[in-house]
Amino acid sequence: MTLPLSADLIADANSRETAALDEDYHALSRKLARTGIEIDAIKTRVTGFSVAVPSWGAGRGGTRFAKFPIAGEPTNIHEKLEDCAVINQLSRATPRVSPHFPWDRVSDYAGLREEAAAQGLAFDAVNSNTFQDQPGQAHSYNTGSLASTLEATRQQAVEHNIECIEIGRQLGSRDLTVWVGDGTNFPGQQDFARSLDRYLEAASQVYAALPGNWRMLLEHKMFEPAFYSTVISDWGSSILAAQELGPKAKCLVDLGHHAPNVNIEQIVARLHRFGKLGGFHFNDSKYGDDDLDSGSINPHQLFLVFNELVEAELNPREGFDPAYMIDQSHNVTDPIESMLSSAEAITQCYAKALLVDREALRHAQQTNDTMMAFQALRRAYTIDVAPILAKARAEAGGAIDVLATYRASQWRTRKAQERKVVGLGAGIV
Ligand SMILES: [Mn+2]
Repeated sequence: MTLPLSADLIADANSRETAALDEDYHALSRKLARTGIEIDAIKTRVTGFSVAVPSWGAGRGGTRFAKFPIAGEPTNIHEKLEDCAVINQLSRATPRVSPHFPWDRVSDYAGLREEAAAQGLAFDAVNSNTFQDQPGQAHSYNTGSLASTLEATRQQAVEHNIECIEIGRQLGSRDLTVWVGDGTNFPGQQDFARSLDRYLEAASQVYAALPGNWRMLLEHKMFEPAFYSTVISDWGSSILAAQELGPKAKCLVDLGHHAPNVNIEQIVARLHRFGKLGGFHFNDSKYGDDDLDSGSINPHQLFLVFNELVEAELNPREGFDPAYMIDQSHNVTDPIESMLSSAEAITQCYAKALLVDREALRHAQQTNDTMMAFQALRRAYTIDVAPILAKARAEAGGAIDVLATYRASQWRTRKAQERKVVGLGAGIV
């Protein structure tokens, strides 16, 4: 295996941080021991945690309105994989990449899988794209895709999804994530029931093509690009569609795809209750589907989501095995730095959720002691778990200070000399 950054560079940077980290880890271990928590056990769970990164997140395309490329930005899937390998080498928390088609199309997928493996990476859920037209495409998606009124368009969307499954098989994936932009901008534009019928009929053809161990993850989104209605608008539509399609269909929750202030942690608990929680897209938002860095706006919500996910781990239903993925992209930071920061924010919330005293929480809930129930969560949320994460990373060969080490590597400056200049153009959704 050839990792992109020099192991010596990471070891050097770590050597300057080790003494302080050991002190902090020790202090935290004593604090946790007083409440009966063994810090090494938490560290082991943290080491086992991982989240996939999106191939498109390696570029600066997130804004809907303009793209401001940076020098050294990746221009194709091979360069995106290199950047994802840097993120994983430093964080040791992102060993999988979620590809997107047709954006990441190549002629040799077995070769791409090997190329990724040689850099310590595997492939996660495959994402289909029927929300924009491609050059030379026979039928436009301007009438929608899986729910289009036009049969030929629906068929084309079905075939694209089946092609994504075939690509995913070659890449070693086992999930197909389906998000459609289908919806309306005017009352009366489409019939709510008939458009859902068309979606379900087309989606069932995709479902029928899933290999035995595969899952189809349905991603709901309440608005954008359609602003009056969308076909799979919310978790209700999503779980109904997933139940109609069958056991291999699950729901995927993207944190930014809900109305403001919606109780997403409760949605997580509900989906899990019915064995339909299949995946997660982590990001953050202030107003809507902003795709901001995970935990940058509302880290407490992220913690509460993880509190439910840890509950789900403890009480698994129907093989609880969610596909965790970062789904963020914007144009004001180096995407590698953003994903390093987000992977850390996500893992921190997981670690804090592991620290919740479940017995105390359950007892307080059972005896209707509201304040102590709330405090069981609050106590865990306010603990600084950074030393646990840093120790886990360092022991796995990653960096204690991921951002400082990344900057010291001068990766982007070096790539700016090797890579082609990225063009301007529209962003992505
Ligand atoms: Mn998403």
